Amino acid sequence: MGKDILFANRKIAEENKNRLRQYGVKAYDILGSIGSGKTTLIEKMIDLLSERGIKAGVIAGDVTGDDDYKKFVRHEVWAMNINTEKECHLDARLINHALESVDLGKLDIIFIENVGNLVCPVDFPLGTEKRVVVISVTEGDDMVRKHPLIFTQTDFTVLNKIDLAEIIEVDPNVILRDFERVNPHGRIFLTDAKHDVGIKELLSALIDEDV
Ligand SMILES: Nc1nc2c(ncn2[C@@H]2O[C@H](COP(=O)(O)OP(=O)(O)O)[C@@H](O)[C@H]2O)c(=O)[nH]1
Ligand SMILES: [Mg+2]
Repeated sequence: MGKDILFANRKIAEENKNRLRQYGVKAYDILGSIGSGKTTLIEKMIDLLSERGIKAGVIAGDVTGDDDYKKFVRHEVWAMNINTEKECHLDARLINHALESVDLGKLDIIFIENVGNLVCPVDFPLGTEKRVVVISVTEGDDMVRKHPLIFTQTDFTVLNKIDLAEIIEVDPNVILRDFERVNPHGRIFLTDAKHDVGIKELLSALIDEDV
């Protein structure tokens, strides 16, 4: 990866962070594999925030299509779709443009769903307050061993779909042990996004406020 590209990205990410702070908006970059549950988790968190009168918006990043965007819009929040075409990650410039097209004064929180994979997005910070990586038990018990880097460069990890662990015979403890080895001081949340398990704990940690 060209050092210049990474440097330029970091510079714009810094601009994004400053702009968001200026408006008191907290943004969260949600990374993770395809199908791990990023969209579902964000949908649940938006609803919890709406109940508390906190205004959330979403930027949906996908290689192509607007499936996730359409789901977010149904929650009656500000949403924007970004298709990266050939790129396997969002970058700070794309977010910079997105932030120009929204009235930040009307938002408290922005979730950014990154393109689904555990490799590319990690090198491209977007200027968010925190980064969260989402994996699920249905991807097997070796996710952390196969992609250790991403678990050290994100603030929180989510192990989702714990409701399916027994059915597919994956022991979450194996994943927890690997995580502890890779990131001894990191925080990991066990969730079942489909049935609202663990979402409040995750959201409270993210926004640093009890939900
Ligand atoms: N059983 C179960 N299904 C889930 C859970 N979270 C998400 N799903 C389902 O998994 C599929 C992919 O989820 P989605 O949120 O679109 O994943 P994304 O690709 O990471 O955004 C959808 O059919 C969800 O309903 C969960 O915790 N448990
Ligand atoms: Mg999604």
